[in-house]
Amino acid sequence: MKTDLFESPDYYNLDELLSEEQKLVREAARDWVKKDISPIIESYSQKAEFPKQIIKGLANIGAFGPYIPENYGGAGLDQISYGLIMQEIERGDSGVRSTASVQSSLVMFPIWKYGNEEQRQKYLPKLSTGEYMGAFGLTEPDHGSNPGGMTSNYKDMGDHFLLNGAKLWISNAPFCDIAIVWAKDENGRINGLIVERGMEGFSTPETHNKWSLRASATGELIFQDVKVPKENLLPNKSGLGAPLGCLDSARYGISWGAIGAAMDCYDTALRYAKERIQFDKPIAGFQLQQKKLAEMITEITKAQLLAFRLGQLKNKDKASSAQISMAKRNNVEMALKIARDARQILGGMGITGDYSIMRHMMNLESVVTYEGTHDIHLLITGLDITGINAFK
Ligand code: TGC
Ligand code: FAD
Repeated sequence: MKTDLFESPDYYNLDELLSEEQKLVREAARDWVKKDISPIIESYSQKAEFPKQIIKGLANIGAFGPYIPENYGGAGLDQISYGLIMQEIERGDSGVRSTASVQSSLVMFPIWKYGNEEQRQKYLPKLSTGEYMGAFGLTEPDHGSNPGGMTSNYKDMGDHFLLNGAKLWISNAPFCDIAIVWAKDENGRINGLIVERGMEGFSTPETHNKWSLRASATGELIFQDVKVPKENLLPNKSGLGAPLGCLDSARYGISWGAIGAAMDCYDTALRYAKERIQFDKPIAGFQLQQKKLAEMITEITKAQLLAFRLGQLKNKDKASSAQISMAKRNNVEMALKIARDARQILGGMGITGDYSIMRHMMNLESVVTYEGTHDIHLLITGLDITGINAFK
């Protein structure tokens, strides 16, 4: 079994800006990733299987509901701690971070923010321990970037709702116990419903043949005349803004997570470049390789500053959706570019599973697409700065 030699880069002494609690939270997540993720993740990714045994560990490091109040089972941490946990988990694997992002920001968050007290008490404590695992159904086969066009719908049948429709590309779907499902009522208004495994007519087939996020389970959510109890409607927010509000929280986490993947690629490439001898000297001594490494640490440092400042704004509840969108787009693209350059530094070895880089690179192709594609986020910034909507 290979030892995880990761050393975290901190070129601008950002640790000086972190509180003791934030550093402790990060160390706990980092230690857990070294111990429980790095040794197994390559083989689970190769066999395209989600390692279910890690659920307990994710719960233990506070990855399920880091910022959800403790009285609901959350960790009650601040937003920078949440970001640091996502960074460390994605340093291990984007798919593992996906599982945590969905559970925290796309399942626990809407129940906490849009649910009633009964729903919070019923679901949040079990979600925080991993006893329940959740999924978030927004995307449909014909509505990805444009979720407002969704056709999933429910009818009021008096004593229950009747749900029909289908969701595609849903993380955690194959094993979820509950799903937050966004569907239109008879007036075409989008609402969130809590759908539970076991409800008749609800199925979750797995999506196979992925070359990306292979250690994360992805699937469909299919609803054929599913009777959903009326008390499972999230009562406190409706409209497209409700799911998009959840995405703000998850996109923020991804902006930190991507830094983790980038750090791992950089650290691996730097170590390899110092050890690999060609033409009688370490390849780290060639200018072209130094250029790649110098640009990597520069971009990681800029991304760290962006995420840290965004975290400060989030802690004050002052981060706009457009600011979050910019950080998600920038940091994921940064990580993807670093993964590609790092892969080249390793030459042929870079394509093997002996190193994490190729897995990160393939994973990041999903991360740059989900939670809003790179282009959609460019348009969000474009709209924000010009006031002109270029989506339609
Ligand atoms: P638009 O007309 O602009 O807005 C509709 C309503 O929503 C409000 N709103 C927001 N509210 C909260 N947070 C945000 N970020 C918001 N953005 C918009 C807006 O104010 C409006 O409210 P109201 O009250 O006036 O109705 O909507 P649009 O139809 O033009 O679409 C806008 C667009 C394209 C930006 C949006 O739909 C979008 O972000 N598309 C990308 C779709 C996406 O990100 N899907 C993600 C699916 S989940 C996922 O990928 C999980 S992966 C998880 C993992 O494994 O980690
Ligand atoms: P499309 O919307 O069809 O876009 C195709 C291309 O067209 C993109 O390049 C896009 O940028 C471009 N495009 C679209 N509209 C415009 C426009 N107006 N202007 C310019 N260009 C445009 N969804 C969930 O709901 N829950 C999940 O848990 C979830 N997990 C996922 C896990 C994985 C592994 C993946 C790959 C996806 C997941 N998704 C999930 C879905 C994800 O959010 C969508 O794939 C994403 O929003 C893009 O939608 P799409 O794939 O339908 O692409």
